[in-house]
Amino acid sequence: MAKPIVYGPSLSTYTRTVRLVLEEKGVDYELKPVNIMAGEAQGAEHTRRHPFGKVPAFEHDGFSLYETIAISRYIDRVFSGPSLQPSDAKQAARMDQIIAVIDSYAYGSIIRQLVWQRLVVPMQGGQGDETIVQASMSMVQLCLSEFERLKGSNPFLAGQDISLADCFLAPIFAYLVLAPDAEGLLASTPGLRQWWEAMSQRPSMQKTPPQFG
Ligand SMILES: N[C@@H](CCC(=O)N[C@@H](CS)C(=O)NCC(=O)O)C(=O)O
Repeated sequence: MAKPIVYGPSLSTYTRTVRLVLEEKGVDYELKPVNIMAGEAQGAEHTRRHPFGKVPAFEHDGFSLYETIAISRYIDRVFSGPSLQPSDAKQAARMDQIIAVIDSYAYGSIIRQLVWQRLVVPMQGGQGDETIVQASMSMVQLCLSEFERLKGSNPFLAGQDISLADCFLAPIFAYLVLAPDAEGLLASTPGLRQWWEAMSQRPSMQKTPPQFG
């Protein structure tokens, strides 16, 4: 089988999700960077792969795919290695629910608002907009308290084993914990703090750090 190709920069959380899935499955792959900060995702070459101008895009055996959930499920189905989707219906539904919360609410508030203003704007020499940060807070808090509640006493978000849900949330957490607000935000979510301690030590996470510049 040909080596899969992931198109996207290492700093993108959704690109890292796909890489985590590949790493957790033990699949060798090629990463082809797309400079999203320079607008390459909306350029002619990349929009042939992803008409909506986002990353990641994916190719395998002449099969092209975009949208992280579709790519992740495909990888989990096609390649051997530990299954990243619970066979138990309730745990599978929990995994799907957490991914939907990430796509619908957490990515927007944590990455596009909080992390962007706290980390990305200052990295580019600007000053983050406190109004946007404050506007994000109630949604960020709700997302974190829901992740804590849905995880319950399980070691992973959807049960006893790592699943796609963990691969979706970990790249977002990697940025969240760098924000000065993180300590306060995570003060009432001990289960998530424990989860992050274990998750951030996994070889898949260690092998996929975001690279800037
Ligand atoms: N629904 C898409 C979302 C992908 C997404 O938002 N990717 C971000 C990076 S993490 C992106 O492409 N940003 C570049 C841009 O919007 O120009 C998916 O699940 O793959």
